[in-house]
Amino acid sequence: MLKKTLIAASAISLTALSLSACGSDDAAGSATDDGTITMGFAQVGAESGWRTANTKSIQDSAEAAGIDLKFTDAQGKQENQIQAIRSYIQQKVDVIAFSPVVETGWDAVLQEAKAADIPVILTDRAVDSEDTSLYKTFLGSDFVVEGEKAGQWLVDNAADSDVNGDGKINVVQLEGTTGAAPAIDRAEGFADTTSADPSIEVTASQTGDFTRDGGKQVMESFLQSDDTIDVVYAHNDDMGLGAIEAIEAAGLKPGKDIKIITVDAVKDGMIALSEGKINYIVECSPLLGPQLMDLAEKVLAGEEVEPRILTEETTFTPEQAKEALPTREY
Ligand code: GZL
Ligand code: ZN
Repeated sequence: MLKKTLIAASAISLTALSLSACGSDDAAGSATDDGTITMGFAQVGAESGWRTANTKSIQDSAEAAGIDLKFTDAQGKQENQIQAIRSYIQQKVDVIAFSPVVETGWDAVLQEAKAADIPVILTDRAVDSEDTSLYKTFLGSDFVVEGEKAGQWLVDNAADSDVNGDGKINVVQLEGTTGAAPAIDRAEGFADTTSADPSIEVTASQTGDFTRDGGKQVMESFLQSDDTIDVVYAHNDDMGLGAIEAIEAAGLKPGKDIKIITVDAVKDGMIALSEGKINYIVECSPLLGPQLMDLAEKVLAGEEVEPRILTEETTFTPEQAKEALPTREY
């Protein structure tokens, strides 16, 4: 009799155990049992005005959508982003989103997220993974088009851009973070469209890492070694603003003695544009938060989402900047 009782008791405890385990498995589907979505977001860093606005958009949108956001800043280091994604997997968040600081080196950690059945959404920057099953969608700008728009302005304004009158338009390029999709693609797009005019030549190109200080230091070195510079093409406003400091310190007038083209259209850039210190800005919208939260809800509801979602963005001349500034969100 005793033996039968013991066997029955152990069977019940095993069932109870498996039930609670499966119960906790259900809980893994939504880390909190009241159905609130938990999102783990691994941000690049805080390198520029664009990034600050992007972070604010994500945090404000998560709050507005009632999504529980876990957020990390990787200080621009890929290993920190990978570590953050691994911690989100361990915490069994419902969805992971991130902006890959560089294009390469993501397959392993994205495989781990896939094995843990946690969907991943790419925002802002792309990865070079061949396996597109590793993420549900990529929401962000087309950086090649941004570079093409910047180059097209120069082609259209070539007559006024040979400032030193030597018959050539010498461009120095301030590149974004080495290996980052926006740096690679903005350089490619610019080269594509400016190749239409053989007088336009990129005579020097170096990374300023998307920071104001980086742009200033690189521009100082360009100015020391070359007095034929006609144009600066900076991959973001912050490096363009750093270049303005260097150009003014050299006793030259930015926007006049040296033309400046940048990308982003954050407030500080738009103010410099409205003052004529920058000649043209190609917008790159950081306000990805609302679309990201909407995509997370759709993905978790099992709905199909487009694999590539492009952000809406435009371009600005000094006149257009003056009109847009009063209502600019960032
Ligand atoms: C572009 C974004 C870039 C911005 C920079 O979508 O990744 O990174 O252009 C930012 O300002 O640092
Ligand atoms: Zn010239």
